[in-house]
Amino acid sequence: MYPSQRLFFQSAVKLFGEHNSHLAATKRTSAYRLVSFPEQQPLSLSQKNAANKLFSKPTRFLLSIPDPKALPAYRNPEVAFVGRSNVGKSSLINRLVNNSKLVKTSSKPGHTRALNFFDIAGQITLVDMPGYGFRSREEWGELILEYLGTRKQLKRLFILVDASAGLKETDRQLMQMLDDQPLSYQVVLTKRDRLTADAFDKARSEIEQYLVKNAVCCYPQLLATGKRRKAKNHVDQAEEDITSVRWAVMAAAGIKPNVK
Ligand SMILES: Nc1nc2c(ncn2[C@@H]2O[C@H](COP(=O)(O)OP(=O)(O)OP(=O)(O)O)[C@@H](O)[C@H]2O)c(=O)[nH]1
Ligand SMILES: [Mg+2]
Repeated sequence: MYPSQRLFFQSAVKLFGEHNSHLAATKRTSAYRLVSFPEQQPLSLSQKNAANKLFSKPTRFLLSIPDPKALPAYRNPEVAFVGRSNVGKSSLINRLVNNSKLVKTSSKPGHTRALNFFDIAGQITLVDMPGYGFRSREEWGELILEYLGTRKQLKRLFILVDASAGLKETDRQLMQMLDDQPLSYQVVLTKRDRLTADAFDKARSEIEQYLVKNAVCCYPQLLATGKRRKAKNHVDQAEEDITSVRWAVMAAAGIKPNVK
């Protein structure tokens, strides 16, 4: 493991300084610099139905891998969920498939300790990963880096970021590593329900600005998730959000339903 990779997964990130200026990600330069992500068309009703339908089909746990030497040779396209410990990776998988018991979650960081593979409708493999940062372990870092460095089936990595905490140095280091590799990723903001609408918009905009300026292989759309809370306009924001994540996972896996 390279020193930068070791640092990335240090359990005691604080010791190495999330605020160490010499570790700050270098800024990328480009002749064609975006100022924001392109505006997204809202999903049509038939697109939403297609995404929700796929994720309502049978889901099953496939395998848990604590050791990078034993990665399984599945054929389906894969998407994986990564992020700091306790950010909500396992909860998001449960929300996607609408089954709170599929993956174990915990309020204690460092709960997921292996790569866990799940089959969705016989068409997509989802991968839940251990977290980095607080209470993480170096061997989990090795496991994740081995997976990211070798996995041909991996179509897109979803990086989860707690909207109320913002981007941390470890998130930036991961993105820089993926940009160098290169490997495609998309950012999902979690715990939206913990912020007011204004505070969430501010957090989203700050993260978007960082990604626009610095991230190379980042898919130019920020997704969001949060626990269910009725928004003022009576649209159930949490349901809209999770449907958008389902659609993004489908699209990343290359599944294109014939709908407009
Ligand atoms: N308020 C709120 N809490 C959430 C949300 N998503 C997850 N949580 C809570 O955050 C805690 C951690 O959730 P997990 O899904 O276990 O997080 P994880 O990223 O898998 O954590 P590790 O496996 O330890 O790395 C749990 O107490 C969840 O209930 C969310 O959208 N909103
Ligand atoms: Mg977990």
